[in-house]
Amino acid sequence: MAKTLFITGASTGIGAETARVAVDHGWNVALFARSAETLEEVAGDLGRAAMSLPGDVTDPEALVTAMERAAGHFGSLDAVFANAGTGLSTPGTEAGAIDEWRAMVDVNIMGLLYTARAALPHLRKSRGHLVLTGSAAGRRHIKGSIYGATKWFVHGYAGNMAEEMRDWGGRCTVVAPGMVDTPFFDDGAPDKLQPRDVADAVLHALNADPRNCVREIYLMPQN
Ligand code: NJP
Repeated sequence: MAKTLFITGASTGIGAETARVAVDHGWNVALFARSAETLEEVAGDLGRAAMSLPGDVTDPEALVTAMERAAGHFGSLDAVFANAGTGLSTPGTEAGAIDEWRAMVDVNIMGLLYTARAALPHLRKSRGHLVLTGSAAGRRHIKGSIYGATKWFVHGYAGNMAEEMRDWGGRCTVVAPGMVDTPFFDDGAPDKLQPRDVADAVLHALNADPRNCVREIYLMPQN
């Protein structure tokens, strides 16, 4: 039976591309993001291997319901990719609106925790895999104090989760890309990763021999 991967932030960028690559590798995919129409288009292109489940990662119950629907539809949930994330229009601590900081923390930190919380009962059953989108900004210091700090959180969490999940045969991976060519952010740099590069990294971790856990992938463009 094909395995099933649940992806948050699946309407565009890294999430949508990971869905395409996962289907190429024989996975079923359940796609979660707020933009229902775009999500439906991504799923529609992937046929019966995909289902779209519109929702917001800041709503813990929406994640529980969506994962139950995905597991019911495909038979199991074998991996969850907590990838939804957002940035700030004005980086740094001195500038910017507090409401925008709060919204970003809600998505990048609380949304990731809600995703993991909803995922764990399914992953325990399947001895499955939790993959998190971190960032190069969670591995080194950048001039983006608050966004970068949310990604340091993801990296700290991932390491601890890898230890916790190991007790019952589960795996946890954090993927840390540098700049990626998606709608997320344009710094004008010519040397960017493509979403496909990150998607390939996710599938590398998922397809690794179950005796091993790829705990972290730190991926930078090479130019
Ligand atoms: O960007 P984008 P990426 N509830 O904007 C979704 C990290 N990263 O693929 O809800 C549910 O194409 C949003 O969908 P929608 C970054 O921090 C990036 O580059 O429909 N979903 C969309 O599908 C993030 O964690 C770079 O608006 C929500 C997706 O999130 C991840 O990569 C570098 C949501 C964002 O897709 C994917 O970003 C790096 C919510 N409340 C790390 N809010 C980079 N691009 O340079 C947003 O190191 N989404």
